[in-house]
Amino acid sequence: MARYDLEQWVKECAELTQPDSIHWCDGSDEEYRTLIDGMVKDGTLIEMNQKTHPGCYYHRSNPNDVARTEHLTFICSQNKEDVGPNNNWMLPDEAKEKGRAILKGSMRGRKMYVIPYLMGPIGSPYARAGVQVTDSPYVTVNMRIMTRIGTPALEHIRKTGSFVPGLHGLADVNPERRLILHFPEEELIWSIGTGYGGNALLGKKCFALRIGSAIAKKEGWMAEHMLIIGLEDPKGKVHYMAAAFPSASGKTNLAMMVSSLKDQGWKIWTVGDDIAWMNIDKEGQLRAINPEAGFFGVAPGTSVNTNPMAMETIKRNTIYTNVALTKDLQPWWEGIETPPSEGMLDWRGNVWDGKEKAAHPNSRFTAPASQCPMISPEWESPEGVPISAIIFGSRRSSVVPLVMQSYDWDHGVFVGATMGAETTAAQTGAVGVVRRDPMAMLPFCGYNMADYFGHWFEMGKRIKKKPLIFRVNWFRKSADGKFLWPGYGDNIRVLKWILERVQGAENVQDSPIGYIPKTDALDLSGMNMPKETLEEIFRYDKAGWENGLKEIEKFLSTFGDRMPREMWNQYESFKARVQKS
Ligand code: OXD
Ligand code: MN
Repeated sequence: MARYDLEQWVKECAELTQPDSIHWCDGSDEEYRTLIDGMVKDGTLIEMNQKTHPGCYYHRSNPNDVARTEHLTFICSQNKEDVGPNNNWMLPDEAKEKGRAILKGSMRGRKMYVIPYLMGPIGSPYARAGVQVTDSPYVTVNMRIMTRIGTPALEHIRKTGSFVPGLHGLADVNPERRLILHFPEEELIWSIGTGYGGNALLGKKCFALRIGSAIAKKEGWMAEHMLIIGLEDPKGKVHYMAAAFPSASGKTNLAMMVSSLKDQGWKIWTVGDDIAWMNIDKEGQLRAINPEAGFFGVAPGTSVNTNPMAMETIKRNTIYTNVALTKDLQPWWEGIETPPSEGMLDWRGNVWDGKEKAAHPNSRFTAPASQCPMISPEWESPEGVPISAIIFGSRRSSVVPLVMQSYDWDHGVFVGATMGAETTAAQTGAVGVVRRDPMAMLPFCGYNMADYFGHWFEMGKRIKKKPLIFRVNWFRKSADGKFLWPGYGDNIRVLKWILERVQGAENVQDSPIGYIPKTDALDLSGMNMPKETLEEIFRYDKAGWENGLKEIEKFLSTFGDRMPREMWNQYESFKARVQKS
């Protein structure tokens, strides 16, 4: 890891941005209280109904700043080839010049907060420290929920002598003057002109994924856009799985799923809902930690039916951003499944007229992970949890079956690399367009993805106890546009089958795209699923796959010579299987 002198770096940030004062965060309750009170006073936060939502606060962001802005996100390195076609590129000097012009003097009249933060459990050999300076108290309180700030982080920095510095300045929150800059060669982040979580909570996407993935490649571990869950079997043994899904495709729901098979003794434990850092231990076992300490979840669609555990988690000590606010100061959003109330304010602060969405589709809650009723007893285990299966989730309304297993690790890498997803509201731009989102990392891989794929193949050679790799798709629809699979708690049935595979059950049949469950192998007890629906969920769509071939080839070709040979070998055998089918 790169080494910086903390005091010196903070001094340089202050010289550039000229804050009136500097506050070093210790992470104490008292500090949090002072920050919250200050924001309630100046209107940045609204105190919510403390009877129903104790410790909860409401924030409305600038309407121009409500989602990640991928077109303004850059990886800045000396060679363009190192960032690949998957990233926007800028030369580091040029990026800093542009950034400096916006940041210069931008904190005049404001306070600069210095937030030392730890990503990962305290005392974990896999944890890393960052330091974010910011002029946003809103960002500061969110960072306190999402990471471990203050003393434990400073101690880590003192012991290891290293941290990832991140300079964040709101400037005038103007999309014309917004830049999210990553410098993987220096392990440095600058985020400018935005207060939106995914852009401004630097521990999350900027450090844990973009800079993290670049460090992980160098050091031989993995930083992935994956939830981590424990699946408890009827004997009480817990098996851990990591799963990648594109943004806003139900990772939080899966991570907190209430099992439909709980009467049989199958249940889920939450370890993380967004990011997994995975290392190989001395025995050759892949182990995962959740680098975060909170959930920054999408609110719309969350309800006591779809995610009762999240609803329980966010009842207290939660910051709500861009949801709607009822007259009695409770949160509301589309899909919450309670009736909208009279006189409610929408996410822009206007009385809701019922014509447009009351909550922004990417409105969020920020809540401490420790409040989740099903948080795993192992979630802060310093050595992490052993991963026995990796799941890649597509978001496709056709072609891709409910679940399939890859033949082996390398085939699994190909399956992950060719994951397709229809876009969601988590990023600005058109919603519902299919794009390739390899390992759900397209917006988050901080270097050339061809090298990232190479790293995956490499890791496969080094991991002794290789997790099996699966693909799932909860989103397949019938010809008349209805979801074929109920999803949510019933997804446990798919996880159960996955575990049976891990344990060596012969419950599969071959198909041109991988192993799929034998008829009757999925536990559908108590479900009433018509045979035809099940057949449709697994129907091999030759034409669909064949149509995809050209597009996959085109996508893989964008990486040119840098693409590892293994990927093309996988593609050739996949193509041959589909054409022969
Ligand atoms: C997120 C995202 O916020 O992936 O987790 O956009
Ligand atoms: Mn995410």
